[in-house]
Amino acid sequence: MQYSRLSHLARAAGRKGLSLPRPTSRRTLATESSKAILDVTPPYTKLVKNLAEVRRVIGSSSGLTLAEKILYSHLDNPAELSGLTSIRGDAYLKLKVDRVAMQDASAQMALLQFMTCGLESTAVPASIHCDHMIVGEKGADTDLPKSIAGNKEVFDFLESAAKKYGIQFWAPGSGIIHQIVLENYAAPGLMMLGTDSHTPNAGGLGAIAIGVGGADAVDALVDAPWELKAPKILGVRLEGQLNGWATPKDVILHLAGKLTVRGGTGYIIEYHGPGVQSLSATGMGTICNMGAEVGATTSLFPYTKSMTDYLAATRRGPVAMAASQINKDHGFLQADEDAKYDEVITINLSELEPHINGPFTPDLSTPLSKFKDAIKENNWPEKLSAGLIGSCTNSSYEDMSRAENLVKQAEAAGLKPKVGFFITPGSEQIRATLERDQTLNVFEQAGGTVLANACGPCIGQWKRTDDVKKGDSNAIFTSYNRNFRSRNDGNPDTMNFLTSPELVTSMIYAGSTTFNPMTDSLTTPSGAPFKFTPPTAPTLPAAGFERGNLSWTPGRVVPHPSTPIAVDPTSSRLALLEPFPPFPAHNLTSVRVLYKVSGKCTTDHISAAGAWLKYKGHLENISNNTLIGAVNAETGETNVAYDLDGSSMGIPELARKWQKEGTTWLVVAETNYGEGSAREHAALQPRYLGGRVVLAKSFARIHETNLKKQGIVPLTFAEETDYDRIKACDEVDTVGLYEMLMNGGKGEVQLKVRPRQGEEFTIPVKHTFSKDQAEYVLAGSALNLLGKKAKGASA
Ligand code: MIC
Ligand code: SF4
Repeated sequence: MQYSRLSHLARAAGRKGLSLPRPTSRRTLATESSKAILDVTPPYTKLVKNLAEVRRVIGSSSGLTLAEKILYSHLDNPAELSGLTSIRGDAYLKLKVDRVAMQDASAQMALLQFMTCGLESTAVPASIHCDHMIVGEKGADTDLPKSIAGNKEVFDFLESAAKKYGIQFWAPGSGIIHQIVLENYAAPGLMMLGTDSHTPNAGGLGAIAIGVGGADAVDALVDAPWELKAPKILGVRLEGQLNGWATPKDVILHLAGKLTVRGGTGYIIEYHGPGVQSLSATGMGTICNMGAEVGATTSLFPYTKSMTDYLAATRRGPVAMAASQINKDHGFLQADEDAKYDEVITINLSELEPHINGPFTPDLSTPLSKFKDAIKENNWPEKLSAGLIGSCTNSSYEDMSRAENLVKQAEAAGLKPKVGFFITPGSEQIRATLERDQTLNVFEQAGGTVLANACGPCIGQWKRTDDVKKGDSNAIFTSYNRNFRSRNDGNPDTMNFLTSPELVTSMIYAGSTTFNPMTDSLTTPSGAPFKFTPPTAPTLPAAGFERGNLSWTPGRVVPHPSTPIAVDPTSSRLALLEPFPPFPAHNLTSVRVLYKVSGKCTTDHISAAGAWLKYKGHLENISNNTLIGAVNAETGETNVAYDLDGSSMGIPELARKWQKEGTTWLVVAETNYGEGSAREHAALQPRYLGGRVVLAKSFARIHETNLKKQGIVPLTFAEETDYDRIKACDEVDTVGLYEMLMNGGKGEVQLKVRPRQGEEFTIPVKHTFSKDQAEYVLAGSALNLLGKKAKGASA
């Protein structure tokens, strides 16, 4: 299989100092299409062989879950599991991933880091997707060219890097990363990393797909094993069958309510049971996608007939055949019958109600039947101000066709949407197919605005043209996955209620948040009552998928090492990276508390998106948004920090001031710090401005890893009440930290705190450092370590 050959050669290259180009000549041997299929077929024979070796090494007589099978079959060296008494939740796995996907916003830093490694090509197949930097305002025809012009420098950089290193470049307009991955790259049994937290979307096709920061992606791109603490496995058993208004989205909205935004941390969610057979592949993608909102490492489904159908419909019939065969012969794509889950939750799809989650957090889940009361009790707006469907979670052909069905019902009754209706197709393939099938026409005739195939409003690129002003409390219904304050339109008072595209679509005709399409009627212009019937639509287009604008789609690629990558030293958008200094050869002393955060502190709070997206490739400039969404625990103010003399300023300003004065600093925070996205800027920026430690009640998985990779030490309170004892401007010395790092992550750490008022005290803290992670911090960053190892290898 092509991957394994490449991996093998690249590994050899790694040993010789990371300098061997990818063996391009092999790429010209077979026909283009058969090679293209080979490129996207997981190396099943090798995986099954590796798994057999793992079973031999761990000697376990009990069965394996599907997640374990896929993870363990990707182990670099199965022998590392030998002698371990416990793997799930304890062991660190060193994995060789099959593929990497990067979106435009995060790819910039990932590539800037990759470039410093001096390789001529990526060691595994990789793709770049231009989706986050595209505005949603007037519609695709005007928004797309405007966004391309506005981001030209960045898109040119990404395109030239893609060409140089042999990465597939999906141009602006081609679609949202996760939808494109599902349509082209995801496959049962595949293991991939994506520099975006919703990468688990590919679990809808039975892949293990994990969201990571750019530095983690670099591991895979240079063929270094990627480390993951073996997750526990949460089994979600699905019984029954969805019916009426209940959709796949409701499975995850409901589960988010049960698990909360932290409940999946350290777990892979593995769906199983008879109910899985009734779901479409894209529906399963929706469910896996939003597993990111409960903090799960990833989510996945076993191989189903609907996966075969979807693979065939997306021109990958041979992948389906290979998957079916390997599953038939080895049961590789399903859990063993006697597999044991760490926990099991059962959901009966036949009884599942539609749900609405929000505002401001994706786990505040209310069943539709109780939503009317919730609106009243909480004093949430009764008036709806807009409805938006799309985003990587819900922009499949099926989603859009079911929404179309409802629009047709309403229009036939003479109804018109009462509020703005915005539609984002997930990919050019979906858009072109919807155009051919007249779906887009139906939306537009009804007054809907079809936005570019991109993230648009979901990432904060929504330029509202209605009369809602910043500060106006208002409610929007979206089919998205994330609803943190200010996320979509920059207005902290916009309440985003997450639900299915079907519910969003029915709500726009009511214009009211209290409408329940299952029980309530609307009044037609003639005064007659109108009630929606539950939507129906095909899961896949009867006439197949159209390809649309092929100029946005990459063909097979080979590296062109001579391609220049221009980074203008005067650019405000892109800047080359300088390595961070290594950890001092002693414990940290006099580290000062820059800010004590209260409440939710997501990556959006730490490194806001929206208008800041344009600086994603320029660490100095984007650092001006560091923590600007964080609430000051002592004053309740947002982005107001206090210096020693009592003078107040923005958090980035104080950080820069202290950095100039030679003061290193730490942040103190509450639970699930760094919740949300995979953006490593949330770790890079504090590091760049002189941050050394984050002390929190708990961390979100991706962010905790990102911090370590960039050389910041994440610590948690052993006693949560100690959070109350430590204040802004207090001084902290670490006790045992240096020793723990030198000892490969083993040992206790304490913090000696010198408050501004009162006696010095010492508090115990916890950490989760592996040996490798300790090495990153000591080296200054994971990238520094990689560079050091490469130099060592070539010496
Ligand atoms: C998101 O949905 O929050 C994003 C924007 O896609 C992020 C990625 C980013 O911040 O670059 C994510 O989910 O990781
Ligand atoms: Fe894009 Fe939104 Fe999906 Fe993030 S969640 S990848 S911003 S569509």
